[in-house]
Amino acid sequence: MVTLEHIEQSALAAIDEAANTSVLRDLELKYLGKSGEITLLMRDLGKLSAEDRPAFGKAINDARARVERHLEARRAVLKAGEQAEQFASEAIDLTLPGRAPRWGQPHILSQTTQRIKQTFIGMGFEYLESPELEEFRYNFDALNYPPDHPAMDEQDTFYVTDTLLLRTQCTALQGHVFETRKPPLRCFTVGRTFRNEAVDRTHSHTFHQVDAFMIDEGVSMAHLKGTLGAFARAMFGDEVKVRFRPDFFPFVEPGVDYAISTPKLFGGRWVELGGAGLIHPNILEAYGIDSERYSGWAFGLGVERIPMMAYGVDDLRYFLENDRRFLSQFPG
Ligand code: FA5
Repeated sequence: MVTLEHIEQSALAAIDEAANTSVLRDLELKYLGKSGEITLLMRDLGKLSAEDRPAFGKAINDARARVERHLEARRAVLKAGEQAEQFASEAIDLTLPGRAPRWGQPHILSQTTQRIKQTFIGMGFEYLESPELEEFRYNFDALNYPPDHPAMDEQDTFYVTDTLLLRTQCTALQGHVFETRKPPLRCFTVGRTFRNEAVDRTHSHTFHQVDAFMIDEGVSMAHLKGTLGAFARAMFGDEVKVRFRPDFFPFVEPGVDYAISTPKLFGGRWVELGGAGLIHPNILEAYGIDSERYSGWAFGLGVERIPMMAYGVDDLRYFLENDRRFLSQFPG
């Protein structure tokens, strides 16, 4: 009995002193395992007399139960401490500022295109697409160019084959429509255009144009000026003024250049946006449209010019460089 008590006392004391759960596991084996000190005492039972056996057997079982309970209690305490330590070492600092996600945004030219579309659709115009890889005949022949016009020169136009080229103007839309549709017509397109040109602050080999036209009975320069005025006010605000000056394009008669001025921009200086005019009667007749009955206007202008003027961008190369420092100034 003394031995049992002694073993139990030393087991309880060792459990109290155990520094961690792995020491506890060793102690469990040492006292309660298959060859543990308390387990081995059971073997001595055989040596005892039949009367003493039950009492000693019970004493061993009781001692074993106490040691087990003590082990469990100590294990619970040590485990809580070890977990707390582990959590502390793996802790995430929730007070650190997060990394803000970068939201994409439409390119400033896409934003401008969107506004142009909304404006013309709002005035009852139909949006149409026209190919960037264009046939010579739509880009030039259909637009009343004389056979020797300098614009057709390879120095100005990117040719892909003798008959295919990268369109140099969105006015090429006209022939596609006139072949298949009859007046009254109110159509527009916005898209990329290409010219074999030296790149500088206001010219690029690749740029964008919006082109629109309207054909109906009694259409005059007044309709043209009214429409371009409404368009300019939608883009630049109510103070904007529109100026027409005579200009020449083979596909209009009379032809004008179209400039705008507003006190907010460039000190009210006139800035040219594009060309316009009444569609040449030769073109109407070539497509079987009676030029005595119908007349129409057309205009085309550079899309880049709009944000350049509206935001004071002095070099259109910024639009193509995809530098986030530039583009993020136009969050849309
Ligand atoms: C034309 O392209 C005619 N198709 C416009 C037109 C349509 C006139 C319908 C009459 C009737 P122009 O070559 O001037 O015209 O170009 C029109 C506008 O496109 C210019 O005013 C300018 O804003 C822009 N543009 C022309 N070339 C470039 C270029 N290389 N880089 C950037 N913008 C350009």
